[in-house]
Formats: sequence, structure tokens, C-alpha cells
Amino acid sequence: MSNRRKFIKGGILGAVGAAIFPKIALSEGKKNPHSTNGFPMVISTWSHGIPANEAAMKVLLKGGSAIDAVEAGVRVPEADPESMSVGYGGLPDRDGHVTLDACIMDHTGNCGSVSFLQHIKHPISVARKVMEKTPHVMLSGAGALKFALDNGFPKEDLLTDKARKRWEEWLKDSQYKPIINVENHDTIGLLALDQNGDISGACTTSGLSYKMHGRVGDSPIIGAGMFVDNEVGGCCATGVGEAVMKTLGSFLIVELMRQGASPQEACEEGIARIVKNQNYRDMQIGYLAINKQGEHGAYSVHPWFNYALHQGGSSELIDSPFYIQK
Ligand code: SD4
Repeated sequence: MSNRRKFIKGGILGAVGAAIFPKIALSEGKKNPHSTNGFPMVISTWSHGIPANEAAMKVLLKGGSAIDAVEAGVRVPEADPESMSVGYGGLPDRDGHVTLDACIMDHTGNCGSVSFLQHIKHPISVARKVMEKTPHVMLSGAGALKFALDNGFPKEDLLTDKARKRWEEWLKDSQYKPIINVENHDTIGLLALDQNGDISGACTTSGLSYKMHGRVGDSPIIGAGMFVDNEVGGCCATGVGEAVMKTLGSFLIVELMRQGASPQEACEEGIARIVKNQNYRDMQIGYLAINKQGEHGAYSVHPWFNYALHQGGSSELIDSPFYIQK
């Protein structure tokens, strides 16, 4: 039995069939000869992905690179106080502190990230500086803050009145019982494929609201919250980060695509690995993936995950297919 067939048989969602998928073997930077209209494209999680995609697409249409596009894109919800799970205006941890996680990865495999960062509105830009200006991949906590300040990022109070009021409400019971899809799941993960056919990704979040102080999720972990391999594709995650970290979801999904899975099949298998071993009924996780052709896939545990797609001149919000059939 071929490896490909074993992979299909082993998956919970193995009924996807026994089709044989062509291996993706494009050289870096080369336009995909099979798809002339697949890129540029931008895809991102949740409805705040619509304005984020627009900002990213603006960069791409001017001939800009995917890495510039993903940074420009996710900076939009980072600065928007109405996006209450990202950057400024994000809901705090249980002690009232807004703590941010972010990562970024380019088409050469270079990457940077920050975790448990406070007081900086644009953690994605700090992550990019970590990538470009340090020999490291990840800076955390006080060290990440010092690095940001040293690099000219202003120190700001990120807790808005609206977020403070929500936290004060929560404090009355102090029950940590996240409501699926309502309180907790608006991380932005964004993937872009530029006019050269190169892929980059970014992921940024204030993490699970009312989390323990010091908790870091999947979003800044390269391979968990986001991963790009320019020979194959990219993936990003949203939802309960612990489940994504336990399965190294984004790396897994990119590797499945390398073995021949379509982005959709790979996302379904990524969710399958979670529901196999974890108490998935209480948590939402969603994945987005793209390949070099500009094809995409999306899958979540529960309904109500949606994503924004900007491709072929149109911008839309799409409901993801999901695992739980009620
Ligand atoms: C985390 N994955 O910190 C993030 C939470 C989130 O959409 O909001 N995801 O676990």
C-alpha cells in the first residue's frame, strides 16, 4: 500500500477517497504554470479578515511582496479596538492584562515571533523585526517589550474601556468557561500568495480571553498557529491554541499537502487529529490552508468559523465546512 493510501485510510475523515493527487514540485519564485488566475490571493480568518485582506491586496496589486502584504493586512485588526481578540482593544487575561502573541513567516522560511508581549499595539511588526534584526526566532515577555521599545515602538495602554468593562463583568463569577465562537476565537491568521507565486503568513492575537497570566497560545508558535513552506503552501489556525499546539497543526497540514493532499483534505485531516484524542465538543478550532496554485481549504470543529478570501478581483466572507454534524 502506498504511503498516500495509508494516509487516507488512517484519517478519521478517510472517506475522502482514493484519488491520486499530483505532487507539487514548483521551484521557488516561479509562477505556477497550471494556474494563471490563482494569485495574487489573500485569505484570512474571521470577518475582520475582510479589511485585513483589502490592505494586504493593495500591497500585492502594486507588485509588493507577500511578506509586506501579510504584515500590512494584520495590522488593520491589531489597531481596531472593535477586534476584541487582536492587539489594541483585545480582551485581557484574568488579571486584567492584555498580553499579545504573534508570528510571521516568509517564502524563504525565515520567521519571527513574539509571545506574552504587553503594551505594543502591533506585535506583528515586532515579530518581523525579530525575524530581520536578530539571530533568534522568538522573543517573549519583558525581553520582547524591551526589544520593541529599543526599536522605536511606542508603549501604549491597550486595554480599552469596553474591554475593561467586559473583564469586570467576567470577574463577578470568574468562571473560565469560554463560549464557543463567541468569546474567544478571533485571532487573525492571514496567508498571501504574491504575483511571483511566493507565500508568506502572519498570525496575531490577544489569545484566549481571561486566560491565566503568562499563558501563551499557538499563535506565536511557528508550525502551530501558522506555517509556510514556499515549495508547498501555508496554513494558519484559530481557536483553542492548546489543541493546535498538541498536534502542531499548521506544520502538519503543510506536510500533508506536501504528500499530495489538497488544502481542503489537509485541513480536514488536521481537525481529525484533534477530534481523535481531545474533548473537541467544548472547543472550536479552525484551519485555513493554501497551496502554490492558489487553491485553498478550510475546516473547523464546530460551525460558525468563517474566513475572508480576496482572489480574482472579488472579496468575500465564506462559511467554513465543519466536523460536528448536529
Ligand atoms: C490562542 N488561538 O491564544 C488563540 C486564540 C484565538 O482564534 O482566539 N484563536 O489560543
